Amino acid sequence: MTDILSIDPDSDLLLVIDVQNDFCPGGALAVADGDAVVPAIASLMPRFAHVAFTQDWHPPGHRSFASAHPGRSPYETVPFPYGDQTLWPDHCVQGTRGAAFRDGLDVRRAELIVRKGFRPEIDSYSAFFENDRTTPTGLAGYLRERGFTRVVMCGLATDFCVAYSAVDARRQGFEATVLLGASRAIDLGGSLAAATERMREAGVVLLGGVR
Ligand code: VGL
Ligand code: ZN
Repeated sequence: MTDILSIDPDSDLLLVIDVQNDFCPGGALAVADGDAVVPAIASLMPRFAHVAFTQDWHPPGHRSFASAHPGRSPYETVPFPYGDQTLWPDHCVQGTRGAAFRDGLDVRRAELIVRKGFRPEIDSYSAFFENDRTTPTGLAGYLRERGFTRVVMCGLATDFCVAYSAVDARRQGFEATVLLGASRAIDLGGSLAAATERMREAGVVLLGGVR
């Protein structure tokens, strides 16, 4: 499937989500085929005038880590004050190699790097809001001040950080496009189908391979 992506250099921002070692093969929370997004993103970047990145950035012992809950295992769901939270293997710990951007991802043109998940008690999938759904990262204000009206997203993982970011972009009044060919999913218990449905309902434009 090849879709046509037309880009407005002034009002479109490419947002590359969580392309970090821990989400790639060999990493702590590896997404199958995750590193395949790196060459796809490399060919997309020159088409955009403006590029930003997100970086999952947890302190050691973060509450989303199963290791912080004795007797619990990764991928179990537990109640948190803000709702159900999936527990993850320790990943993207601040300053570690796992938290670093994947080799080959050219971040030199990053106009902004949004770090998220740094509050010890709150996880953050979305580039806009923490998982309590109320604590903002500041991204919406940044986009508005700079006059961007559409966020074009890709990266890892389609069904978590990419989907939450895309739905929140719509909620904040931006157009949102997700490039599925430059994204890969964790797909935990049907999470990819559910995320795809939520994105469609929110009015996110989903594109496959693009030219
Ligand atoms: C993510 C789980 C935990 C993601 C981040 O980037 O999709 N998933 N932290
Ligand atoms: Zn995380």
